[in-house]
Amino acid sequence: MSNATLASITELVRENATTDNAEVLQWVTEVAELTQPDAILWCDGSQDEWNRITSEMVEAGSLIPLDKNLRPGSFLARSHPADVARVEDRTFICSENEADAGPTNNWVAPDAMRAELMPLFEGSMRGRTMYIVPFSMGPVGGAITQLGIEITDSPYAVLNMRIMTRMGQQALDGITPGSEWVRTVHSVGAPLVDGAEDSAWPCNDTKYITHFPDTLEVWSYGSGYGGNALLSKKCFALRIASVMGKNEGWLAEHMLLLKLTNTETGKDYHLSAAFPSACGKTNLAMLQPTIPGWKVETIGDDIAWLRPGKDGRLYAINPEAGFFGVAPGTGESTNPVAMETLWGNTIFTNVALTDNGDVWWEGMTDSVPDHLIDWQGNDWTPDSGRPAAHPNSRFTVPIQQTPSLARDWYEQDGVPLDAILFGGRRATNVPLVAQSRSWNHGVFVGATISSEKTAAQEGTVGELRRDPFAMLPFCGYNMADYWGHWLEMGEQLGENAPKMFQVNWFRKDEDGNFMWPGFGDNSRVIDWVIRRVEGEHTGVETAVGTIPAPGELNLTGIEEVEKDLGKIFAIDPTSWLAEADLTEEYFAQFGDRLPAALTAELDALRDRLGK
Ligand code: GTP
Ligand code: SPV
Ligand code: MN
Repeated sequence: MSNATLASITELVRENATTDNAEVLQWVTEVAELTQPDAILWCDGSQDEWNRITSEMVEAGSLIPLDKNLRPGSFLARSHPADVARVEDRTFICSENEADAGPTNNWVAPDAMRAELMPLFEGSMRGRTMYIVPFSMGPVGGAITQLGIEITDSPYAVLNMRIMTRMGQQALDGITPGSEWVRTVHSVGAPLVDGAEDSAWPCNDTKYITHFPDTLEVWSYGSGYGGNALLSKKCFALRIASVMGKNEGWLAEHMLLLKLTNTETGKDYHLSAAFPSACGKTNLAMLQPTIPGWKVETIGDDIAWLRPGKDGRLYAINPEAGFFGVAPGTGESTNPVAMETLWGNTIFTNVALTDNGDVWWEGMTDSVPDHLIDWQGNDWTPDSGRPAAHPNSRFTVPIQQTPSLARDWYEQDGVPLDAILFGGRRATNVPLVAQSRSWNHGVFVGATISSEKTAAQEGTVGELRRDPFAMLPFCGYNMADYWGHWLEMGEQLGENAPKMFQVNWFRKDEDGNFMWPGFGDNSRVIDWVIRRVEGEHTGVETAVGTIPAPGELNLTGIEEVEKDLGKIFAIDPTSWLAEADLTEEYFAQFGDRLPAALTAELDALRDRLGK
């Protein structure tokens, strides 16, 4: 680039800059010099800004406004058909040492990755606007909160970031010289040169989702979808934050967060749960109990940051400000709270469009519309033989629209945790609920979770894979060190540690039907969990943990489930011993980084299974 162009880029950056923090200005200037945008916009997160960006996108054909009466303030976006989910095989952890990324992550050395990326980012924003998006993860100034900036050339990402984070000037003002903050850069990789026409969903066949934990940076190229583009979410709040947490004594987790109030005693409790992608976090976060005695309120549906508080208990926040939820399967009967939340101000991605300008997806209503425009923009009828909405289609909606939102979401320093659940999608073997024998046993259970794959990740749906702590795609460092960190946190918390449980809503009978009704009826399991925390229920010890004693699980109103309870809770020693062998193999890949406590837990499990 000529000196004159460089000088004008510096001017472009400073012209409308809304900060005088030299570190921020220098970083933005460097990225602008590299990517060469036509214009730079410092985002303030205002309604005006939202209105301007949505109007521009509607005009450009990349957003479809929905009917103002049916779905006010809402839009539909259709992605490129090859850009519909996270791309785990293109996700990299670029730590200095390969061993620090561990065997479950793709690793490239930071310098080598920079050398690969820089030619791609060079000029990648030509013809486009570069948006500077400052955001806070958690309430600004809170004990667990962290700040970041995303530079992006995707207006779709900007709109989503405004919903998903506390975005704007307050966050930027919090980024003071010398303070710790996370730098994230995103380009769809589709420069507009020589008068080229833009497409409705620009992206590139080449994709890189890269993390530099040593310098707290994320560089994402080629995708506009979800966790690939909203860099606050999986990239920062899980992959980078997990490393920050390891270094600083806290935990960044793929967990929902709930508040429960016993309506008789008035006492409240907080619970978090780690389930893999599309395994029911949003559903449980918006639980509507089917049994009396409990009020359930939502705090978070995807990510929780946990940190020991001054009183020695483990405190949690939801660092996000919105939901990026799975649309298919969300309906009045499965998640009425989500349906109410989605009344307006929502961005829908890859769902179907109805003839009257509203949205539809599989499972939204019992009756299927006669005609739709499917997620790819084609005519669709019930006999088209393909889904109208993509299985990983999503809604982005402000958390404050949730009727069940707990005021604890605003809690500056988080809420104390009473219980932690680990779960997955398991057609066989895993009982509905089992309490872990100790913190270390709970860490073993979390570390050995397997789950059937869903549409949230590329690959074969239904295939069983290990997904420890639901963090397989999201842990920014060596998974064995991560387990070690969990073990250390338990030592530190001691008596104050939350109790741990394994749950499985997805066990099937011989005909392939779910045996447990799930959804609102999961309140029956939560009821048992809290009564265990309170020591009200004795439970029955089994080889894999404590399960409800006969009569302890409240089945009033669903008595028909009683006949299946034996199968729902069956623990078959032969299958469990076979799983223990697989666990041994799985653990072996971590070599001497595997904490001895986990080997001890595996041995103890085999003993209890009667080996
Ligand atoms: P991510 O946003 O990808 O992290 O996923 P999530 O864990 O928030 O997933 P979500 O709550 O959106 O659940 C996705 C799917 O799980 C939907 O198809 C639901 O219908 C289904 N699901 C949720 N809870 C239950 C349950 O209790 N039983 C059964 N059978 N299915 C459930
Ligand atoms: C997940 O896959 O766990 C999600 C969706 O929550 S995404 O933000 O795309 O990662
Ligand atoms: Mn998730």
